Amino acid sequence: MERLALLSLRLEEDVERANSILEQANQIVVLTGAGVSAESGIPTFRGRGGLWRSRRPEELATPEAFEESPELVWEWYQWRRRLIAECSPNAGHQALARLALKKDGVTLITQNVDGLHSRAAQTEAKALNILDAQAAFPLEVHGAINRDRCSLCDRLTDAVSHFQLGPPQCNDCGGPLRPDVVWFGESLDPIIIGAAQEAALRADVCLVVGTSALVHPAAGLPSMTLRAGGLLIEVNLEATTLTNQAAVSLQGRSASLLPRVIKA
Ligand code: BJW
Ligand code: ZN
Repeated sequence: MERLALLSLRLEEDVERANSILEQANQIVVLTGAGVSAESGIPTFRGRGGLWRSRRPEELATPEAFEESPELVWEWYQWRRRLIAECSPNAGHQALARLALKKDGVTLITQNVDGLHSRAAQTEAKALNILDAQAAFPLEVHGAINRDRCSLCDRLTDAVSHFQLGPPQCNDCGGPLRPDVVWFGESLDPIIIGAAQEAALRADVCLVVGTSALVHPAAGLPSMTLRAGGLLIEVNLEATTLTNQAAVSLQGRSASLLPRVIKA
């Protein structure tokens, strides 16, 4: 009992420290991963429930898997699209959106393709009577699940929701459409990852939320802030390779911790 009380006091102190570091910072970069959406009901990639029909994401999120079995890969993405459509942003997305809307110099970067940060940006801007939600739209370094892209001509379209005769095709060139996301072995959009790297380099603080920090180049962003003399704050259920380098490491669920770390 005494140990529990001590742990919760320690967490409270860490939350206060994180809060004061963020308050004093001029430039903040926030990097989020699948964990930030876990409490919205979207499974993470590498944790429990991260498998889909006993396949690892590394087997499905590749151009080779798509070439070999477009039906299978599309089935996975259609399943995820349906799941995401039923989910809503949680208190963690909302707290981050408020931070970006109310404080200057905040850059949100997400590895997630679920669009929940943007949805939170819109609802929070409305609630705060802010006309332009732009400041809280994240740099989506791994793309967006709700867009399709032609594998041949790169034409972008809104997601196709119904398939009739096999995987969808491009209206312009007939090439196979795919979700507009970044798979293993593919390059990230140089403008988007470039903007993320610039923000990480100029940040006083990098707040890293709900990512295993294993997938590069996004996983390298916190180290860029550290090497440039900034601080790291981590929010995660578990310890990661970044935990030892963090000025404050908060172990717990982001939907309950972020609203406390980011006070009004
Ligand atoms: C909670 C929580 C709660 C749970 N609250 N927390 C340098 C070194 C080594 C390898 C490479 C390198 N550079 C490039 C590579 C190769 C590769 C790579 O990084 N491989 C590693 C796995 C070793 N990278 C690439 O191929 C990238 N391309 C590239 O670099 O191009 C140039 C190049 C090509 C070839 C060779 C070299 C260079 C592209 C990477 C694309 C990743 N794509 C995916 C799929 C996107 C589409 C889709 O969603 O379907 O992106 S993979 C998947 O992993 C997805 C995620 O965005 C990404 C990161 O996962 P994330 O978010 O960290 O999730 P999890 O599940 O891993 O972790 C969740 C965390 O949350 C856990 O820590 C939990 O504890 C926590 N959590 N609940 C708080 N409630
Ligand atoms: Zn095309």
